Amino acid sequence: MMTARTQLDLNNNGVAVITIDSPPVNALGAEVVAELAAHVDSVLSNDAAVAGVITGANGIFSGGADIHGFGKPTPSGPTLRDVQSAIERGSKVFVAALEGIAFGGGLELAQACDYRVARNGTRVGQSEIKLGLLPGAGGTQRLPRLIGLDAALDMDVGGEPISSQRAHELGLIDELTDGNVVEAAVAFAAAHAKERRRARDLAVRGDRSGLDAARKRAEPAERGGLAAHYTIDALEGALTLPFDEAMQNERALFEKLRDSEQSKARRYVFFAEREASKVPGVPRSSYKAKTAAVIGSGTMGGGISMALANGGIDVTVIDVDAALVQRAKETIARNYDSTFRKGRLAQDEMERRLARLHYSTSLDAIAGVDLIIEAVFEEMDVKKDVFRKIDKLARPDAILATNTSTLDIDAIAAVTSRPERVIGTHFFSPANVMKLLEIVRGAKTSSELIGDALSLAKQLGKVGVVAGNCDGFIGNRMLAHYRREGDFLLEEGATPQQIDRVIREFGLPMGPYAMVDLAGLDISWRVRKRRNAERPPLRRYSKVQDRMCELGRFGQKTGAGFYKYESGNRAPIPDPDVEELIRSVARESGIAQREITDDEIRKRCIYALVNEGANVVADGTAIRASDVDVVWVYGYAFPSWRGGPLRYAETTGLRAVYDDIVAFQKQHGVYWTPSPLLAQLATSGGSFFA
Ligand code: T1G
Repeated sequence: MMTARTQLDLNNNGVAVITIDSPPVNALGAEVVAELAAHVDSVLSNDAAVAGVITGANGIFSGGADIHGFGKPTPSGPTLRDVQSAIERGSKVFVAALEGIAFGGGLELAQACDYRVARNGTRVGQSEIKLGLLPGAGGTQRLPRLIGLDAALDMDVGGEPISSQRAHELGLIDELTDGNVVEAAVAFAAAHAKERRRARDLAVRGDRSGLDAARKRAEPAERGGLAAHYTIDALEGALTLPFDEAMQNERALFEKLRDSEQSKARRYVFFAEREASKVPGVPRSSYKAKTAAVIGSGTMGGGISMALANGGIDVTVIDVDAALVQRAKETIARNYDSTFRKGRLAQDEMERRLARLHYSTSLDAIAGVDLIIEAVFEEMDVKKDVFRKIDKLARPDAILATNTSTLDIDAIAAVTSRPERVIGTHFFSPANVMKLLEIVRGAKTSSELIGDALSLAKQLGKVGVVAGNCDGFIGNRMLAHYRREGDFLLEEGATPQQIDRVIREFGLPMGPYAMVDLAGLDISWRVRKRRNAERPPLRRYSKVQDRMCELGRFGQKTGAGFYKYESGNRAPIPDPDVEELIRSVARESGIAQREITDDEIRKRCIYALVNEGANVVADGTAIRASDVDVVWVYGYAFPSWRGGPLRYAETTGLRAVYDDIVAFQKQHGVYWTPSPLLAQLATSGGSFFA
């Protein structure tokens, strides 16, 4: 017997209440929609019912259409649009009672109702664009009629949820309550039972100026902007076409997006992100940290402290030197102030976050806290020294975490009396912005602690991915191969600006040379010096970056790196001195420079990621291939509309990628030894994701 996913309750003084009850997020799959349609029909045909209320169980309205259903054969039976038309064509008022979240098709269902009542604290949004889609159930037609074209443009093209308060100000929500939202909606419906107010009948406020500006701002369609352009086209229909024709246009554009590679890739990332939190042998945890200490007040220490305070945690920032601590305090205050001035942070929330931050020059401050994150210099001896000290001071149940980006977690844990409580929490710069948290498990790290770290990531609004302990873990291990190929291509004749342009056109916001100038060449110089000790002597090695560092060209922080920078300006200016430096290194290394095509740059940089990514999966550093993609999308801004390096290789064709890598091996040698896993999958027609 099929479990009902909705209920109909007719005992509310003539106001019928339809409840969607399909955990975890009341997604509007085919069964839910079929039941909804049946309930709406019975309300419309039941004389005892004067009006209807639609709501959701488990504290949320709905997470929208069932994303699992996309790409599958269209189920028979009524669609969400059919339910909406039945409500609009019917003779009775419907009120949507919103609580928790109303996203995508969920909010569109509410828009087809005559009125919307929401509990304060509810978040509503048209998040389809994050899945490479557009609101395909009237969110480009009813929404602009309810809140005006420009506000609808922000919601549909931005994809960010808004608060119920803001939605009320815009006119999307008709009444707010702090009480029981269903009771409030039933009372509202009874009071307005004779006042139909269909969104489709309202005029669209606004003109095309916002549409044109949005088109200019949107990424080119072929570079991940397809959904944005189609959404704007659909919204334009609200201005230029009658409602029903504009709805057909919206549907046609929606279906093109649903079947597009860009949306398939973004939907893959949506589920991959959630899959990453499921680690075999690791118990689910609802751990929440209340207090923390961050040791090290540099760029990473400061960013991590903000991320913790943003997550509601009371944080003490510790550094040996009072001047360093003071500088961190000023930098953090400045960062919050600029976010506030950009209107992306409310004053009261900013003050709450600043109040959670404390500063100290004494390690004693760690004594009582739940979580300690070490973010000092990327030198093993310095980190070991810190861990010896915190091992003596920290609570027995405290989490001892290191933000190392490359070093051996086991070696760090070994200097403590509790290696099972030591874990890597590798944040990405800027740590208060980047969504990825690479959680590094040591040989002795307890499974419970890994579960707690995954829960901590969720508490911080980050995506936690568990990585094995090796040099560079998942992300930086692959990055080293990507950067190596970049440096080799420079020696062979490419320029920093050519490589950066190709990588930007591929879809990353920044190429490797603008990126290293931002991060600082000195950071990776320290890592290279350590790695050089282990590198086989005859193995090809590019001296370009070492030479830059010996000249003090550390990037933006010194006004010159691969580009030069005017003071106070971050715009990269190509520097002929750098090209001459590269030519001299090439001459010294006996490398004849040649014309390098964009295609060769793209393949060597991206396939270097793919090949090493396959090795990372094969040796278990990553639990699954999709984790590698999640790391690169959220840690290195790899375009989510390409799904990540491994998904990109799969859509390109593993055989073709493998053949190119074999060709590179013949031309460039051992660095291009094909990953055995990639070779096996490519020659057997296999998949990373099977
Ligand atoms: N469909 C199917 N499954 C969904 C889902 C959805 N819409 N939303 C969430 N899930 C699953 C998710 O995979 C996970 O499963 C579990 O629910 C909990 O999710 C016609 C075309 C709602 C804010 O973009 O943003 O409507 O891993 O871990 O942190 O125009 O999920 O446990 O097996 O994320 O509390 C538009 C997407 C769809 C919203 C809850 N909707 N979801 O966050 O839990 S397109 C969205 C979210 C559409 C119409 C169009 C979040 C959430 P599992 P979770 P959470």
